Amino acid sequence: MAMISPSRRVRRTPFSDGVEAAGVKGYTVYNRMLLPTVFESVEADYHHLKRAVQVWDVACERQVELRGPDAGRLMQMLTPRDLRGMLPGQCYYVPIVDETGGMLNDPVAVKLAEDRWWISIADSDLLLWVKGIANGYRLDVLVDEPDVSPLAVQGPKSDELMARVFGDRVRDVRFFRFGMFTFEGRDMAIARSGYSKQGGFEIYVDGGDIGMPLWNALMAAGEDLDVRAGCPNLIERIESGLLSYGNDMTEDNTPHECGLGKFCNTHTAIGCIGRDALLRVAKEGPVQQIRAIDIAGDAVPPCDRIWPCYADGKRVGQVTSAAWSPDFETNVAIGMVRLSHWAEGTRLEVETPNGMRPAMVRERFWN
Ligand code: THG
Repeated sequence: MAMISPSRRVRRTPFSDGVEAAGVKGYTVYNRMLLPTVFESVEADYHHLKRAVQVWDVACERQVELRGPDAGRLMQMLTPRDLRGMLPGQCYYVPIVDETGGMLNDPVAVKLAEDRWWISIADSDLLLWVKGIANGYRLDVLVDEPDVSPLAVQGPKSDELMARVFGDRVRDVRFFRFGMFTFEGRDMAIARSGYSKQGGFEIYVDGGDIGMPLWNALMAAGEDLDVRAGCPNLIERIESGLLSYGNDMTEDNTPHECGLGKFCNTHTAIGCIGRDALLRVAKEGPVQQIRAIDIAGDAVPPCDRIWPCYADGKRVGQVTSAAWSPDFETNVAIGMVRLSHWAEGTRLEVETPNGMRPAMVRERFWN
């Protein structure tokens, strides 16, 4: 594919200089910001991620900051996940829904204090929705996008690398919790989280000016660990069942269709704007749901449009993400499948650009 023409509309990140020096070969645009997609090759990056440690420029996971007495109330209006038990220092994966129960985003909510939250967003203009709600309900809260850029450290050697830069205390951070750490006199929240299942951390870099110093420090500290620049890896994230907003789900899907029912407490999430709509749909249950699917044959091309799925010649779903998995020696995919055909082991046919392929619904690829 041709290059992305640089312009002010496509924002660089505090780490872009490092990403370019590392020889980035592909970019996508996410929240109007550059997101690297490949360094050596998607397959080489995948093997390295599973073996060593990578530093990822995920600054495009922008923060929507809520600050003020109504911050907690506003946060609960946005999601059907019950936030009453959430403490400062915790992160929650939260579906965000509109008044119809449709998915607007699937961010990580970071509770900094009772009156201060970050919503670490996927690729949709959530800031506009949140500002609209805050103003429409006349809430006592400030909503903006701060100069905070996540830098992820992912892979089996993440703990070792992070301990060298931030001290051994970072090893004690639990999954989906964060602690405050210092780098060159600057405070930053560090969570054990990230868009892979290889383990790792996300550093919420507060202030773009400290971005390259931190990037360089991580690269220098991890030389003997074979640390490299990396990025969310298409193959690994499909194997791990990590969903991609705009690909695997849109505003036309409910959280239940997306398999995110376990992150919904619709009965007790009082104040959630989509609550009534979700209570109605949750009663019947979804009639289609996201599934792991494997697609037979050799490597499929990039999935940049819906691939229809059939059974007995009838349309029963669609594939929305797919890639050849070297470790599973098949094409791994994520798709939305109708209730009649979503059971594990169900045989399907997928219409790929290279023709019809036999496929099968899987329980999951991971675990
Ligand atoms: N980290 C942060 N912000 C993000 C992402 C991230 N914003 C954009 C995007 N990724 C949002 N989407 C996801 C999708 C999956 C997960 C996190 C954000 C995730 N899911 C785990 C799972 O499904 O197994 C864990 C969920 C849980 O147990 O709570 O991590 O990656 N900061």
